[in-house]
Amino acid sequence: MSLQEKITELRKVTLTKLSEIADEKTLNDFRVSVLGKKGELTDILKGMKDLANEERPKIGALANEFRDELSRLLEAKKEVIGQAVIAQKLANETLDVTLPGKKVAKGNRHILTQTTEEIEDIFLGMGYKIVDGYEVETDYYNFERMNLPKDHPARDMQDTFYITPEILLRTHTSPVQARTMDAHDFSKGPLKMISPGRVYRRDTDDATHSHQFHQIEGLVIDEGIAMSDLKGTLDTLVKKMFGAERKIRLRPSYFPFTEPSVEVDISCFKCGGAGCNVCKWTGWIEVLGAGMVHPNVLEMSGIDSSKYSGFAFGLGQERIAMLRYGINDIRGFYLGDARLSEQFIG
Ligand code: 2NM
Repeated sequence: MSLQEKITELRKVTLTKLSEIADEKTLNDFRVSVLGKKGELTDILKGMKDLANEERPKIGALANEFRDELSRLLEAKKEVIGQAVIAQKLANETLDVTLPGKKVAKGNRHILTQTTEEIEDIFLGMGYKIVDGYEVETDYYNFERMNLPKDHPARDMQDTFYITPEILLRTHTSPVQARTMDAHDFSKGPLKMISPGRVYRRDTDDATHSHQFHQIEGLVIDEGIAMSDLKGTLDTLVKKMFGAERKIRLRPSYFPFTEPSVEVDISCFKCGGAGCNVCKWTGWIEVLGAGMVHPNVLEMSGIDSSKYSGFAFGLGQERIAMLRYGINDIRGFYLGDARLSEQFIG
């Protein structure tokens, strides 16, 4: 076969092969295999040395023509493959930004936590500090310091879980107040605090009682604190929690740690006072206990009761939440059933 025939044959084969190539790497390998230093065309042109002088320019021109043609076709093919790659990428990576997003399951605070934090916010707004304490307390701080000496009949109402005769589960958060009073430096200003937390009483659980529940107690001590300060504070609390139209009503009561002591009612938030099932047709709902801190309680913390006075109050988050949301069984709070929290998103 003459060189001319070999080149013509190579051209034919090459163009056929080229039409079948569909990716860049194969295309590149193919170019090297034909036009490279060790490629087929180079190989054929090695035969030039055996040609007659007048033949050489003809074959050279033919080879150049083929090289130019193939180079152009390779470039064109490279462009086609590049476009195809981009088209494929666009097709694969198309993103519909109008599709709805995936829903992420969100956690939710327990309704008692929400109630507690809502009340905390109200008191933080009035300049109170929030103080935490022990759930396992001493008889001394839980009872003695609250003016409830051993054998005091009022201990019965709160009889509790004893760990030893002197160590027990707290029946109220009052020991937190006592410990804070002990530590407070009154030369630096008044004491304004609340103590939220879990408390324990020896009780038989039913729809409205639980042997463990949650309480927030509040305490303000300064010179010249009077019953009017207590009324104004609780009025503010009640209006923020139950609505600006609510009124409060104080009834005389008894607590060993306050004198005088009161029960605090709010005007019914369902019927506005006309009478309904929520207020048991009285127009009023009991929500708090309160009073002026007993001088004995102040003195036991080393506070001069002739100079300082204070008010204190206590409320139960369970009761507040049950009233506000119409929850009729206290035991539901403690079951850990997510369906409870799903009803109170916040
Ligand atoms: C209540 C009702 C009335 C109270 C008293 C004190 C302290 F420590 F100052 F003596 N803390 N909390 C108190 C007063 C609690 O709960 C129904």
